[in-house]
Amino acid sequence: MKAYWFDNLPGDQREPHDSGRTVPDSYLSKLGILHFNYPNVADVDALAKSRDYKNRDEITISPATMGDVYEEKVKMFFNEHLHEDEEIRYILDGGGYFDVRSDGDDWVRIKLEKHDLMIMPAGIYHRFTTDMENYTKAMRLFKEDPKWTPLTRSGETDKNQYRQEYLKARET
Ligand code: KMT
Ligand code: NI
Repeated sequence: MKAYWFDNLPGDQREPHDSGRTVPDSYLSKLGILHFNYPNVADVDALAKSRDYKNRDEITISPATMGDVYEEKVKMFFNEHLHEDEEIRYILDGGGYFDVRSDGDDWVRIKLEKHDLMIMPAGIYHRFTTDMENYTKAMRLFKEDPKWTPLTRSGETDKNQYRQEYLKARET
């Protein structure tokens, strides 16, 4: 895991876009983001149990598994959105980038590598992309039924109850 300010320069979204300005852990936790490195899947099981997560699935995002729709999917994941549920992602292999919005509405890029686990709070605006390796194998964890419909950012999502609760929690 490595976090830094996104450089906002043109170019493929899968390039690092590293401005060289590091984002410290303390700032990530202010945004409500937690992360761990769990080489042993037993630790993931324990975390899931402690937070009452009952379900999970695995997704492999790569041209080999997705074929022609890969490029389309990569663009879709990069569409800024929020979820009404907490989002837990565990990288089983490969890597990728999650970009999350700062309190000043800038992008913080979080580079996830094998065995990194990240917890994003409900209501945070974010997007995802594979990196130049074009290979992300990830576990997606959810409590009951997946409620992870991506809600594309708009005037409506700004008013969303979960968005409002997220912003309120950041004030304290
Ligand atoms: C998301 O919410 O954007 C995703 O779940 C991306 C795919 S999982 C690495
Ligand atoms: Ni998402």
